[in-house]
Amino acid sequence: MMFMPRRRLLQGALSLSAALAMPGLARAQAGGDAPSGPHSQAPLPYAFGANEAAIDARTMELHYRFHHGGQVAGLNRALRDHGQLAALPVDELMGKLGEVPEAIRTAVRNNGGGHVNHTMFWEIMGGAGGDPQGELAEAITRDFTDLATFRSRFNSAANGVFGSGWAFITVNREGRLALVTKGGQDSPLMDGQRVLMGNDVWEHAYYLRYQNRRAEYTEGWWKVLDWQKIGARYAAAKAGTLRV
Ligand code: MN3
Repeated sequence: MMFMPRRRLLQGALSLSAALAMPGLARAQAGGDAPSGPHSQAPLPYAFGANEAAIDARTMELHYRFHHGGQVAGLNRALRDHGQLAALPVDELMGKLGEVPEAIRTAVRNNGGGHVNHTMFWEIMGGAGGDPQGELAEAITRDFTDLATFRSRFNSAANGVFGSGWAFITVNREGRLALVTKGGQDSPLMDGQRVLMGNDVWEHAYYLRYQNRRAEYTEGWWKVLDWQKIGARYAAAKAGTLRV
């Protein structure tokens, strides 16, 4: 680092300063002692700036690269000497935390939960908001009265999470929807449920633009949802093929 050419040094300065503000995450992102598998981060399906209507590009980059990236590295590190568990798809692993040895259970819970939660989170954004269509729209009306009530109940739940956590909509094989909140990186997958959609209300998800104003973030978030992707998740849940 010290002998990096000046031009590269300047290019890297922003990322580096952000990384230095989060030393643990920077170590994880840098790889260090973390094995490269079995789990990996899917490429972000859009540019960091694609959610600018609600989430700035810098937050997206830090969130994807350091927070989610660090969790994938942490999960792989925890599973390094546990071949049978390492062979499980991550959604199955989350459903079997009770069978994970106690020495690595907290690491698998936090990092594995973070991995499934963020994988879902990136997938359902990158859109232009609007209204859900078809069967999903009907399910929302059936289970939440109407879209406005659905959004308002979801936002109230998300705003009410104490400290760091998530608000989720779960979906069962019959297509029934339910509102669930979790602390930390816990996921409904840990309760044997499937997740239709969810919003990350950890401060790292919104603090650069919104500071303490979480309610402005949760209100704006709907502008970047991709309802086609969420509709596809709904169909997959009913078909039994939805993973994370
Ligand atoms: Mn997050």
